[in-house]
Amino acid sequence: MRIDLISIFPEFFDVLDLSLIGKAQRDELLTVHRHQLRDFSFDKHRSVDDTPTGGGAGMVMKPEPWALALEHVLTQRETPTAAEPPILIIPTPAGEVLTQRTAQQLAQAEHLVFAPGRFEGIDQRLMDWAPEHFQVRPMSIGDYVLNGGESAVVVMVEAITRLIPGVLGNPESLAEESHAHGLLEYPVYTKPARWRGLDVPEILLSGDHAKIAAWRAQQQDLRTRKLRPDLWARHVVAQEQNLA
Ligand code: 6GU
Repeated sequence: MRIDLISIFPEFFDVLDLSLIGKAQRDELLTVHRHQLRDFSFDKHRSVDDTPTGGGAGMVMKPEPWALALEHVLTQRETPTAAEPPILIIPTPAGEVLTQRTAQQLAQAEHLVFAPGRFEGIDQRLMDWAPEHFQVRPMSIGDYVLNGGESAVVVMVEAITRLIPGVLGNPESLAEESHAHGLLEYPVYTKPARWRGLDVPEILLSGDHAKIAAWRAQQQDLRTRKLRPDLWARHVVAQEQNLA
C-alpha cells in the first residue's frame, strides 16, 4: 500500500515511523510519503488560508494549494493509469465515522491519500473538484472536535495499516480483538494469580478450555451490554438475522 499525507504539519506524522507501522515500512508492506502543503502555495507568504467568503469567524483553506498538491501526488504514482483512482480521505468531524468494517475495506486499497485540513476546513470546491481524480471519502474518528485532522489521520492510518497482511506479528490477535465480532474484548489477566489481594478468576486457572471460552464469551456480552448498549443492540439484531 502507498499512503500520501499532505499537511501544513507533515512532521506530525513522524510517529508513523515508530513501532509496527515503522516496521511495516521497513518491510516494504507500506510506503508513506509526506508533503508540505505550503510547497504548493506560490504567494510571497506561502499562505494556504483566507477569510471565509460571506463572513464569519476563523479562516478557510484555499482550494488551489490542495489541488496542486493532489495533482503532484497523482504524477508520483508508479502506474498513473491504474484502473482504480486513489482513495482520498478528507478528515472532518462532518464525515462518515470510521469503523472496523470501513478500516477492513480501506486496508485492501492500493493507494490512500489523506488531506487533513486546519482552521474552519477546506473550500468546498476542492471536494467538488476532487472526484474527477479520486474516490473521495470525508471521514471522522468520532463525535467530538479536534483542532485539525492530523491526529485523526494518525488514528486512521494505524487502524487501517495494522489490517494489511503481514503487518501484525500474530494475525490471530486480529480475530479475537474488540470489534472484530461486534462485541468488546473480554478482560485479560497474567501472573501472579494473586496480586495485592486480588485474584485471577479461578476458571482461567482450571485448564478447561471449553469452560474458559464460555466464560470469556459471557464476559464479552456483559461488558458490551453495560458499556456499549448501541453495539449490543446491533449484535442482537445480527444474531437474530443469522438464526432466521
Ligand atoms: Cl477527522 N477532524 C477534526 N478536525 N475533528 C474531528 C475529526 C476529524 N474526527 C473527529 N473529530
